Amino acid sequence: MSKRHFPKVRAAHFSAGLFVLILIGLLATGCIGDVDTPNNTLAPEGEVAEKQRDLFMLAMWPALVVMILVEGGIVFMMLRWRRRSNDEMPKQTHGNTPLEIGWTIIPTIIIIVFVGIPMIPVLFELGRDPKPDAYPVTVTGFQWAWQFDHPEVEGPDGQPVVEIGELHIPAGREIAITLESLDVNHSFGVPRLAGTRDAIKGNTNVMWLKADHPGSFSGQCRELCGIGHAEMKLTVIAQSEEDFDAWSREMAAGTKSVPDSTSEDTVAADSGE
Ligand SMILES: [Cu+2]
Repeated sequence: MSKRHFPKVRAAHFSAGLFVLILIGLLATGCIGDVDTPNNTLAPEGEVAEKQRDLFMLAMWPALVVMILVEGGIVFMMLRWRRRSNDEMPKQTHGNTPLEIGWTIIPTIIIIVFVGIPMIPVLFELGRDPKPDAYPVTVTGFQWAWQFDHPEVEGPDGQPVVEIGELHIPAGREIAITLESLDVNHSFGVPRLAGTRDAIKGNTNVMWLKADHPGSFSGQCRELCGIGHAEMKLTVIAQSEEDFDAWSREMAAGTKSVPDSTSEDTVAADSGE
């Protein structure tokens, strides 16, 4: 290798490269996996979120391997066979049909067998209708809050118990969610329990989710739905069976007040509490 004539240019390239590497490193800290933060999809607490995380990993790791091989190959070849100042023009070749067919078909088969096929049953399982014995909740999005109706828990007025912004569910049991909207499109999602599904006016969507353990899980409308979109938060409170039964009984008796004024008329506090 001959000595290069442009040490300043090289130093500049080196600094730029180093800067990009450091930047990538810093940005990548945002991708740190299993951290206990409220909206971390990589730290699932329920079956649906777990399967979605696994699907993501199943797609990501092979993609990462392919990226390293392809980009690494490109960089290696660029450096190894770059033109040097006194080189002759190399022999020009174009195409190699067997090689090109080979490196198209073999990776396709690898991806189909190891990524595509294993994904299919998971996608069907995630997209299936909720089971008939799941605990039903009707979720209604409106500008700018979430309303949760519990058809299985009747309030003192004979109507389903309603919550706003907060959803109590039994942990360990499948929840059947029916999604509706009163106005524009919203999107319901609780990252640590399940990915999003749209709440669309005039259309009913269904989804299922499950919390593995009791706990409190935050969510947020995931579709820009107007000026108050950022306020459209929600909390799912998963309770043990006993706690959930106790909560249901209190709601049914009207002895438990709902932490929101909008639902006061549905859960009348006629017990004098
Ligand atoms: Cu919204």
